[in-house]
Amino acid sequence: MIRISQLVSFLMPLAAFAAEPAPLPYKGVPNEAQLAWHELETYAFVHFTTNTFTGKEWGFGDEDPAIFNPTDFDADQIVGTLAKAGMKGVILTCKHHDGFCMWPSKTTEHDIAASPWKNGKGDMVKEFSEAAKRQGIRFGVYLSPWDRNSPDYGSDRYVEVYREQLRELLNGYGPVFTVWHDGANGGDGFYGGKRGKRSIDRTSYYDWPRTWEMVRKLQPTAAIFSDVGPDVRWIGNERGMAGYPCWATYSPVGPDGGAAAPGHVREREGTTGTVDGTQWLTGECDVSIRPGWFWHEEENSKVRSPKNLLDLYFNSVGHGASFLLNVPPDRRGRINEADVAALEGYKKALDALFSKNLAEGAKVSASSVRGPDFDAAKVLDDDKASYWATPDNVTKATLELTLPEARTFSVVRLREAIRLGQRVRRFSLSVREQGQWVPWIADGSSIGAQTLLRGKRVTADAVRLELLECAACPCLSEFSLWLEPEGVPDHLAKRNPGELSKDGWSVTASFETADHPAKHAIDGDPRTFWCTHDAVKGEQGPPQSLTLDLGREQALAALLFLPRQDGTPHAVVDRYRLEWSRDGKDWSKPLEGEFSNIRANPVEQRVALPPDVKARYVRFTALGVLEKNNVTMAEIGVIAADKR
Ligand code: FUL
Repeated sequence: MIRISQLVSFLMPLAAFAAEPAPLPYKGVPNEAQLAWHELETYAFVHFTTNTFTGKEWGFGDEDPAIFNPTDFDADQIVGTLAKAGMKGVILTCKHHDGFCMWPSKTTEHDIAASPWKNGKGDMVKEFSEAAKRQGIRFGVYLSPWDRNSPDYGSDRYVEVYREQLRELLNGYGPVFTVWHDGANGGDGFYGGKRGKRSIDRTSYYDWPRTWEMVRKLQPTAAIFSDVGPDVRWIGNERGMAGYPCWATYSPVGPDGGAAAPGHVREREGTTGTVDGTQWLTGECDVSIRPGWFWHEEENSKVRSPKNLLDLYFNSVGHGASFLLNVPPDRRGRINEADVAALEGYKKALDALFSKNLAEGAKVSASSVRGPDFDAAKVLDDDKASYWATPDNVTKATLELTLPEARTFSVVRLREAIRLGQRVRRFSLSVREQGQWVPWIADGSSIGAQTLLRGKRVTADAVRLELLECAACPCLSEFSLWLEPEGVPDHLAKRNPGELSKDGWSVTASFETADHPAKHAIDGDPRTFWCTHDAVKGEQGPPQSLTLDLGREQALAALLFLPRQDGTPHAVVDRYRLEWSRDGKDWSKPLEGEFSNIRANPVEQRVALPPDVKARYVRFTALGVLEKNNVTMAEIGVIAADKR
């Protein structure tokens, strides 16, 4: 008979060889849809609807479907251009705020079937989803919750219509990788001819949890985006910039500071997320390659440069978020040559950056290793599933790469094994240059799915990563080194063709202050602004006007308005009136309008004037502003008619 003690002494040596168990996950971890989404990193938005033909950013909902008629539509030119630029997916605005459905929908007559394109037999959702398949990238749908066309908007019935539209999209076009619910909501619109303003309670009106349940059922692998998730969160701006740190986790907090129901997240924290959050809710950076989301002829000269696009990649993907780049087709139904050129330059730079991992062939050593399955070399094997880890109680550690020879690099990429959550809190990097250890990157914080940091260009034969603080034992799957190419083109066209010089102009305002006088609106400096508020005089709300004297009479085509550029929406004008005059006494009929989407995307606005305007004086009146009760304006300008 074998005694227990004999059995134990027989098994003990075997236990030493038994595989060390993997670390337990820490707090919020990604679900399968999020894991698949993390693989994509960059994908494209295609904003395309009647706005492409009206020149608007937000259609009112009364656009005649007859205007939607691209002259030379080519889905493969569009999707192929995006795929070549490295985009792993494409999201089409199947319906934007104006309510025009880009597919024949049973829910409305305000759709593509009412347009002359393909004699009403066309279906843009089909075109894009099939082109995506042919080009080997994923397809996603954007369906605006706000519908300025629907007579039912604001009632329960509309929420049913919205769900039905989603059902049509999710049942009819194969698998989708994401469903995009825009956060811009409620306001004035056509609403089936009733015209007027409809406000809804964004947190309760749509009953999101029910809609999400439906999406999960129809498309279980789609990552659901909205300002508040549940899978992907808005990064909080439309400039393509995630914060750093940028935590992939979030802890929803209710208005009273206590725990919140799902979906009630503090929106403004999208940029950084919540350290140690209980929910994996990763960030997405949506940004347009042009100032607006839709194609406008006059923005052909304002397409981002390859260098600028590369910067956006670093600030989004490089901070663990994703890069959702909008590339809007023009009226032909093609990606314009200017955008194609920018994308080609960007992809060339990206390929050069990732042409060689300069950590390849290095010897890796770690201050601590959990066991043979988690050894330090796992950070070099190009496999995201394998990782280096320390024992559970070790939350500070050092990892060192010794290169076969001195190599020149400027960028480091780190990845955590995110199935186990986000664990690293603080790190630094140093390099060995000619035998001396010197600090390289001092202020590392979040890593997550990936962190790409630009350091100064160095030539070194060893690199040391110090994990200074971790919430649980670190699990790193990648530590790689890269060299950023030099001379990436940065030809951002800043001047508007035809824009008049402001020399010799003068300006008066209905109210001005010493700190922010009206002349700041014509000083050519986007950082200074006119503002009807200061500590001495207090504040004056709209209407407030500013009158320009151009010095002499001119033929005018358009007015330019640049909102304050210091990042706050306070007192940004969103409704205006425009008048002009030859002599400063007799004024034209007023032209009134809104600056759509100026809160999320505070770029230069352009107001086209009717034909044959000749004027020396132009009066701009702010009729409405965001949030505060005063008025601000960074710059005002005009485009001459003959140079348009
Ligand atoms: C915003 C919308 O209002 C814009 O028009 C655009 O679609 C952007 C992606 O989201 O909230």
